[in-house]
Amino acid sequence: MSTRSFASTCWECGSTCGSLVTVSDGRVIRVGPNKAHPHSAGAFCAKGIRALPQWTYGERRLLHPLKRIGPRGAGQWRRIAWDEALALVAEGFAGVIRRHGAASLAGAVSGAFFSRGPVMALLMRALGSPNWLINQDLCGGCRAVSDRVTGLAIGGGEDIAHTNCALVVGRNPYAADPVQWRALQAARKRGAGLIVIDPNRSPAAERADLWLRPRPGTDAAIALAMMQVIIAEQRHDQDFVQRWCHGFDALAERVAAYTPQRAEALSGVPAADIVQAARRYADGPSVFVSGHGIDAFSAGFQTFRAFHCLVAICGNVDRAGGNRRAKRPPGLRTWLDLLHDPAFRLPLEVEALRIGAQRFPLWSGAGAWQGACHNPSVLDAILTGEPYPLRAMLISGVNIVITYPDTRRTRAALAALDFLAVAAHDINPTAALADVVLPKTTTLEEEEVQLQPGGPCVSYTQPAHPPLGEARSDLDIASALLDHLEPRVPVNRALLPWRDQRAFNAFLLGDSGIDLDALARDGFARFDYVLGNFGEQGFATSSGKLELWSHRLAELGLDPLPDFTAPNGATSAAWPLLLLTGEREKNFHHSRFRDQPWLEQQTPDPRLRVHPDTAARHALHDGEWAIVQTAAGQCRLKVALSERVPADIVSTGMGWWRPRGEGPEFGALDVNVNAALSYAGPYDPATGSPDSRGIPCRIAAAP
Ligand SMILES: Nc1nc2c(c(=O)[nH]1)N[C@H]1C(S)=C(S)[C@@H](COP(=O)(O)OP(=O)(O)OC[C@H]3O[C@@H](n4cnc5c(=O)[nH]c(N)nc54)[C@H](O)[C@@H]3O)O[C@H]1N2
Ligand SMILES: Nc1nc2c(c(=O)[nH]1)N[C@H]1C(S)=C(S)[C@@H](COP(=O)(O)OP(=O)(O)OC[C@H]3O[C@@H](n4cnc5c(=O)[nH]c(N)nc54)[C@H](O)[C@@H]3O)O[C@H]1N2
Ligand code: SF4
Ligand SMILES: [Mo]
Repeated sequence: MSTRSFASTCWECGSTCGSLVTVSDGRVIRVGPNKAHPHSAGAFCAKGIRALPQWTYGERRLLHPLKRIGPRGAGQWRRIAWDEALALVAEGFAGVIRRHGAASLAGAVSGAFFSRGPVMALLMRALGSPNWLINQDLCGGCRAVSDRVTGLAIGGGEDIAHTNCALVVGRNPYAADPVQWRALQAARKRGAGLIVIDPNRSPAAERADLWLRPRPGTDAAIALAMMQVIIAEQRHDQDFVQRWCHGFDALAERVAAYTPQRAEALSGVPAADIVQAARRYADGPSVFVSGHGIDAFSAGFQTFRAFHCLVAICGNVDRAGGNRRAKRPPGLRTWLDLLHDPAFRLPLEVEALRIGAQRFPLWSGAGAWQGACHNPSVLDAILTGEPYPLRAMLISGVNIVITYPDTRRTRAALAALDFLAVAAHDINPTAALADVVLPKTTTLEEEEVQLQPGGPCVSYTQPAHPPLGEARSDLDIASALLDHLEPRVPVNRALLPWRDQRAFNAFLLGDSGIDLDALARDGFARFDYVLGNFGEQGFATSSGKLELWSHRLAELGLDPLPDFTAPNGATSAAWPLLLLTGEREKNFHHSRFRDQPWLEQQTPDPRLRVHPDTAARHALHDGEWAIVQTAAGQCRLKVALSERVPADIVSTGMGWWRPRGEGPEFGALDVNVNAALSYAGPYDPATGSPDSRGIPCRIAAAP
């Protein structure tokens, strides 16, 4: 028996914890935390320990390419060889490109947080298409675009370890991020303050010394009023503002109208608590820890602008205990860099064709954050042919039938395509609609190199063994696909030149001086950095300062200052409750792992948190199935009585389907909350995000 252990990084979720992996006879027998890792310092979770190996070795794992032999969605497949699969996909794509042009092809992936993101974008570009879809209109996009427009670059740089006060807004680190959760607990222990803004009594709220409980979608009013108090009491960092911020006077004028009393009327949070939060936050260094609870809704961008301006005027930028700007070793490239590198861009006139570029330039235009499509507009293009036909897709590492709002419409759009290829680990409700399914590697079989602003360090994920069966990584699939497309249609190979992940990773490391062998030995590489080096590492805005008043927004005709927009959803007699979605569960990752026996036992059904008084009014009992109905649709969830939610709010997770249920839906129209949601807008004017929270609904016992 041969056994070896090595340091790696779990990249099953965004926490990217340092791991120690033991492999015996070609199989992973143990995964655990690596205490030496600079970012995670020993934090870890059951998904990394248990779910990931089961996902790799489970009986539902797809290990060979499949071709549809019956009608689409009928679940009739034939196993085929890779060559045949690639030829079929190449012919499907080439046919569509010949008939409708390259832009009629789109790729969908979760985002540029993993290497499969840029690989997908560059594959599409190599074929001449500017169209690729990412999740971030539903996830973190409002935060990222605001961060970029403001010039902060603080994503992932929360220095909780040295803070005097943590401001946690719309974030549930208990379930979503063990690294943050441990750091927050340690900070509390040594006496740091904790302010939590959350309509739910989350585990963080329970431990806070100040918990603000806003009505969903009203957080911007709180941030604006905190700034009003701080500026009126001259608690802001005047030196920092004078040297490094642009537009302070205009901001001061804007926030003057947002007194704590007005914010109380808008958000439901007592004015006195807002004043207290403002004073505590200003007594820094303070760190802003934000989450999905204030992102992914139709005023998410401006909400983040308000909090980001608060961070800036208090000087909590790039100082110990504040929000550190992303640091990197010189010469290193990130995945996001690849998307913006002129060497890998399409001509501007082709980028202008990207679906969404005209309406949401900060999201889909040239030079936008990730430069991805506006997803709901892509689904429209498939179904209506406007602004032009979109006829074929490659989908990888994303289960959009479950995770995009409006399940019926997503399914209808996929079913209407001329050709659909899906790369996946199993037959999920998205893969079920494909013409060809390609078997993918799991993160135990992949090599990744990534910058971790939190460490800060460069982390390495080491493949534990070669892919099982005939599974291939995204880069291998993309590269082989280009080989098959080259004889059929014009291909610009220079836009995706790497033949394997090693070459790709070596390119990312560039001349940073970090070498792959050293990374493979330790699992990470630290690098030197300096805090507060504003003179040397400037702010990427047109004024070269942090823009409280944004030139870019003004140019685009958007409000250059942060402001409050009233939420769209309001309760009424017909829709007496507000629905929150997306509550994270510790052991699930979105729609993954739903077929694992230990999880089926532990969490067999999707949960709807209902306040006991609300349940009593509806004659609903704990453990009963309820129908949740909105103006857009409905789904079925199991009632869990909970005093964490207010009486006028019900709250659920996301990602539910039934792997052992009947295909091709596998429960997608039944237990999946996105069957009850709309993707038709209103949209955030900057990011195109829809409301995935605060949606008027009603509940009733399921028949
Ligand atoms: N175990 C596990 N971990 C995960 C994931 C997973 O699926 N499983 N997914 C990962 C991903 S991709 C993401 S995006 C993150 C998401 O994780 P988080 O960023 O923590 O986001 P959520 O859990 O959606 O919501 C966080 C909190 O926001 C609150 N909230 C809801 N509406 C509002 C509001 O209007 N205002 C305020 N202030 N708060 C509100 C909710 O009550 C909740 O407590 O988790 C990541 N981590
Ligand atoms: N209503 C509502 N909808 C939401 C949300 C919400 O809060 N409410 N949250 C949104 C958010 S924040 C997000 S991030 C999205 C998530 O949406 P998705 O990204 O679609 O969710 P997952 O289930 O994580 O991923 C789906 C597929 O990715 C593949 N996969 C898993 N791991 C890997 C890997 O390591 N490599 C590759 N190549 N593929 C892999 C698997 O085949 C899996 O089936 O959902 C969004 N949708
Ligand atoms: S939180 Fe869990 S799943 Fe996410 S990276 Fe860490 S160990 Fe992996
Ligand atoms: Mo997300």
